[in-house]
Amino acid sequence: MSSAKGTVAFFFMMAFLGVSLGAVYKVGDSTGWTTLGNFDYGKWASTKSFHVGDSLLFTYHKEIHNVKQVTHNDFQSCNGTSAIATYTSGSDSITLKRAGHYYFLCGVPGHCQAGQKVAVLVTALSVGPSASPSPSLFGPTPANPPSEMLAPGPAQSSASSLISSKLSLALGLVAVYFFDFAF
Ligand SMILES: *[C@@H]1O[C@H](CO)[C@@H](O)[C@H](O)[C@H]1NC(C)=O
Ligand SMILES: [Cu+2]
Repeated sequence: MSSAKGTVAFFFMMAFLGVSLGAVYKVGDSTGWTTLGNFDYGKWASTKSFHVGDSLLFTYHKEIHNVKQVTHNDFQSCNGTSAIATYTSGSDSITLKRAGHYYFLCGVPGHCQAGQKVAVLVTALSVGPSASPSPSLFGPTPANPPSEMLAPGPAQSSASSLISSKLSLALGLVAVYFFDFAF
C-alpha cells in the first residue's frame, strides 16, 4: 500500500530539500559586514551570480552595525530612514525569494557613505539541462544512496549551508510523517 504514498512523500521531501539547498553567500566573505578595511562590497557582489532561493548572510557586531534593505534611490543616497526591512541580530540570513535587484546598507550614520552598502542582482534559476539547481540531487546519478542527500552541494560547503540542508531534511521528514498520518 505504501509504494505510491512513499513516492509522494519522497517528492515532498525533495521539494523541501530543493527549496533550501540554495547557496549561502556570506557578505564580505571572511571580512563580514563592516566599515573596517574599506571592503569593496560592489566588487564582492560582482564576482557572484545570485539566484532565487540563495541567501545572504550578514555577520557583524550588532552593537555597531545593522542591515537595512532599501530602495534603489535610498541606496544611492545612503538613506536608511524608510527601510523596506531592518535586521539587527548580528547574524542575519536573508533569503532571496524573487528575481531582481536587492539593495542593502548599514543604517548607522556615516557607514553607508563609508562604503558599507551592497547591491545584488538575483536571477531566476535556469531550467536548462546544464544548469540543474542541485546536480547532486537531480543530476545523472539518480541511484544516490540517501546519505548523499546530507552532503553539501558543490556550490556551497559552508557550515551554514550544511545546517540549513539538515534543517530542511528534518522538515522534509516531518512532512513525510504528517503525510503518513493524514492517509
Ligand atoms: C530619507 O528618506 C526619507 C523618507 O523617504 C525622507 O523623508 C528624508 O528626507 C530622506 N533624508 C535625506 C537626508 O535625504
Ligand atoms: Cu555599520
